[in-house]
Amino acid sequence: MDLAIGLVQACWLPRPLVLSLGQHLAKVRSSRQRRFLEFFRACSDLPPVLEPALAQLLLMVASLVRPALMKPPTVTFIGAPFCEGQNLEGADIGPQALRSAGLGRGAEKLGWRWEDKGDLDFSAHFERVGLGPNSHHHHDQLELYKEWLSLSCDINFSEWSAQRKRKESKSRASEHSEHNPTELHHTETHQGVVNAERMGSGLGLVHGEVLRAAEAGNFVLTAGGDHSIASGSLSALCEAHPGLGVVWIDAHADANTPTTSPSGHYHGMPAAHLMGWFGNEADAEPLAGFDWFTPGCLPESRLAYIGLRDIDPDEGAAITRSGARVFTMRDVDKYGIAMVVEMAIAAVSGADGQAPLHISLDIDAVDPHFAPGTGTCARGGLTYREIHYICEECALTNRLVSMDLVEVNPGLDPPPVEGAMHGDDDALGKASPTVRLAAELVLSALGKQIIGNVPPCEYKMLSAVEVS
Ligand SMILES: [Mn+2]
Repeated sequence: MDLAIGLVQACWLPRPLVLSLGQHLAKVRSSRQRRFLEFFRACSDLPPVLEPALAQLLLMVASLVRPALMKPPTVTFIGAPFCEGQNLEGADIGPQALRSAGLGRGAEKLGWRWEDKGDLDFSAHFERVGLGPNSHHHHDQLELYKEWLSLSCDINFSEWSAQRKRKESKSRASEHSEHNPTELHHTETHQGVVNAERMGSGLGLVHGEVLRAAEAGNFVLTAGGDHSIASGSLSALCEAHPGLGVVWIDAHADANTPTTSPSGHYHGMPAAHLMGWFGNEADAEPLAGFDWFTPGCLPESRLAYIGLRDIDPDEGAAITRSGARVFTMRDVDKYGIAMVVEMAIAAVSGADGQAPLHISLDIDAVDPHFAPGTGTCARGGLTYREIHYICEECALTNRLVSMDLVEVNPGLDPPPVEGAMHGDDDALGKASPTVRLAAELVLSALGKQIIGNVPPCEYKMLSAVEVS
């Protein structure tokens, strides 16, 4: 919207003239210019009055004026170092690991403006709302991680930081030497969900931040943390982009309810919560801490899974009964990745096939051979190229508006391998293998292709066309 109106105002062009420019652009094939044209059509229904030659002149004016009018399309990067949905620490380093790997530089190289919102401060938030601080010191861990990365150690970050803490506590003769730093300690379970109140409150913070970025028309990239953050991000994105379709790439369906979950860990439940499967029992109360959340904000028909292979029995029955599309690893075997992606995207693109899209990428969807740095490895996953292909295809739709990247646990990742390979993106720097893959996958989703990248697009423009 801003672009067309801004253009008209800046050039003092009457609407018919602008329309004619649009008519001329109809001959242009690129998807970016096609959207430009759709926009002009949406602005007015007046007939064209100008010759194509003049329209060409206006196009030149527009190309000169445009850079002064608009900031480039923006990726808002939101670090959500939230690990309370399960019982391992380490995934909270995920967002910082992506930064250190050079993800921002990679996105800028593709033509995006990179807006890093930093890591959400859950510890301060919990103190503010009276839920007590985190037992885990996120900022200390970030500093340690940067040090580990600079040292070229031959052990992973989790072992290294544990050794380091043991040394420190010995020298202080502290009692903490027996504490196992990789286990988080939980104290309370409400309504079948471990730490329900903290989960709800923390995810509400994610919701607010994602909603602001999406409403500004930016591509929203939310990095976890564990997959529980999907409740915060997707509830916001469904609000900002009505009809949003979700491609959920995961080894697990994350579709347990508090009743069916074997562990009570919320990171195995967000899909069920989003689709409105919680509390269907007559006597169920709303989940503590989730008063901001609208259960069922993601209709089943707008969710397609790819890569499933480790599913609890009740959960399997529930997703099979549901309106969600399910492509397990067996479907990838049977149809091949190309057909699976095509079917998945079509399934969540709505009747007109033009719905905005979101990728919810749990790195454990990828085979542990390529992505060992995650808390719940499952054998028989997607290959390096299969996962890239899914992200590339989503980018090629020009409808991808957001992405969650979760469960990257740099603590469990083997140390970085020295030396680049041919074809490596020179924007990316030193990183452990899973972190590196995760950064590459974001770049694929942002339009990086083997030949000829997909240019960034403005999502305010897309939604304005859809509304009209
Ligand atoms: Mn997951």
